[in-house]
Amino acid sequence: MNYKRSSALFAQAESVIPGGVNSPVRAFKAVGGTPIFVKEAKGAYLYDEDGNKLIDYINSWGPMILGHAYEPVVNAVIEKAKKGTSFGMPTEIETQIAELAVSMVPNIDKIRFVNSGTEACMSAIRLARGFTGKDKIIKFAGCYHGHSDSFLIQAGSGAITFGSPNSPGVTKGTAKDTLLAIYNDIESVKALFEANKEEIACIIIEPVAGNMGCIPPKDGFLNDLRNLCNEHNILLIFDEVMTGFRLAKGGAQELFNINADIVCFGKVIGGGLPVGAFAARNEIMNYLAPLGPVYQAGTLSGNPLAMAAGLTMLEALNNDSEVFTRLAEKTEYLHKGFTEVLNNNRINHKINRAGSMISIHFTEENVVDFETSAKGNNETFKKFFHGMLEEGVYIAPSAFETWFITDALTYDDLDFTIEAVNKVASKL
Ligand code: HOZ
Repeated sequence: MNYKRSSALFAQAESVIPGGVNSPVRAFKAVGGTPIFVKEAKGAYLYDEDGNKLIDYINSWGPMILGHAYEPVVNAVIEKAKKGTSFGMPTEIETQIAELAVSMVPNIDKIRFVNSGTEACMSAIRLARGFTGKDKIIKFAGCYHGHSDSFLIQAGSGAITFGSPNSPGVTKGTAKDTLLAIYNDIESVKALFEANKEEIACIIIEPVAGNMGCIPPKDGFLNDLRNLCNEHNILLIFDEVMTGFRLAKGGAQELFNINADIVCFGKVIGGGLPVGAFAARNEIMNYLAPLGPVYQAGTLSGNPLAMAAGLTMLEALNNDSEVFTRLAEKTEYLHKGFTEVLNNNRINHKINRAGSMISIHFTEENVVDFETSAKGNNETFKKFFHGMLEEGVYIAPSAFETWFITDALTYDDLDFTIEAVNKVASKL
């Protein structure tokens, strides 16, 4: 394929935007080459600036669960825009989407809308700290909760006691309040509880991890976390930015039948516009300003265009009783197809899947946490990524990202993708 125009646009972007991109993973640093510039997209397909058509498995990193330029969402945004694009004042549609979200998701009474998943998670831990009166949080290595300071933390030398910044600009003071546990390892959580008695406000987790590839929780793991949190009076936060309104109407809480204390949303809830949200039962949400002492605000929060897109998307999902089953079936179909062709080509691999999230890892070991994910062969992944691109299939330009399946994919698209994997695998 020819990417001349994308390369030229990237060079132009590099002179005025750091690294040529507004979010680092888009720069293709993990796979080499230059990023593809999108001209437009419709349904399951991207059309780039060089005229290439690609089947899209990123889907804007999740929001496009019903495909790109989904007509009801596009129309809702157009109609709303004609009536004004931002007021910084309450509008009725905010209550409408809040009512719908609260009716779809188990165990929440109130929801507050923000502009991104990063904001949602940042606000959720502030609320948890304010509500419990404690400072420390536990996150899991490899889980990503956006780029606010408290989350850009890696395990320090004394991992049992506190973490250390993994980005300059994050202070040691902030890092000392974030503790790192190991995904799917309840003993690592217990050890942190033991060493930090009475100091931990909350645990935040992606109930299915999507930022070290797709990693589902082991049987019983989320339940064990829930029980530990109950025992120690610690809040459990589910970061459902990826899983919310994707794994089921009620997200991972519904799928795994586990109640979280605070739930964070992004991606699907905005229908492709910048929306995040966090939600909990009354007792916790009433701790937020203006009712309570924990401050959180935003001029563009509850923006009418974003709310129109989000409401239309949630309505579409709420009115389609089969959509989550269809998505899971399509993902399972890919899983079976990939397994067959990768095995036929004798490629060492593991495939992880949950609902409509899936990832291929080039490793022999089961991928259950960050360490096992990092053992994947990145040289093989790079070849695989570029091979798939040549075949007309766009996957995330990093082995640490999950693929997101859209309902716009047809079984012909899935067969095409499986055959692409087959052709690429034969050259790996
Ligand atoms: N945070 C995303 C990766 N999990 C990347 C977002 C983007 O580049 O748009």
